[in-house]
Amino acid sequence: EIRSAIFKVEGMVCAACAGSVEKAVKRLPGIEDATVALLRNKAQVFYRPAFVEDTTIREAIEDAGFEASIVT
Ligand code: 9UX
Repeated sequence: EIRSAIFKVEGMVCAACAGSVEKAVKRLPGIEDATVALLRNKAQVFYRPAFVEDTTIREAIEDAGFEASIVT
């Protein structure tokens, strides 16, 4: 099973910020894909819930230095 989650990400200023969010998420196990929309302050992540939880993804974004909350 693959699920999609959308996160609101606050604090991204430049393209490199978006890149580090994407990289931090993709480092986790169970991530199929992650795309960050810098101008929309959003990240969409496709993940396998058997391997990773949405709260873990949120925490990884936070650990990268940004405020993150789960939208859907
Ligand atoms: Mo986005 Mo930065 O710049 O040090 S990566 S603001």
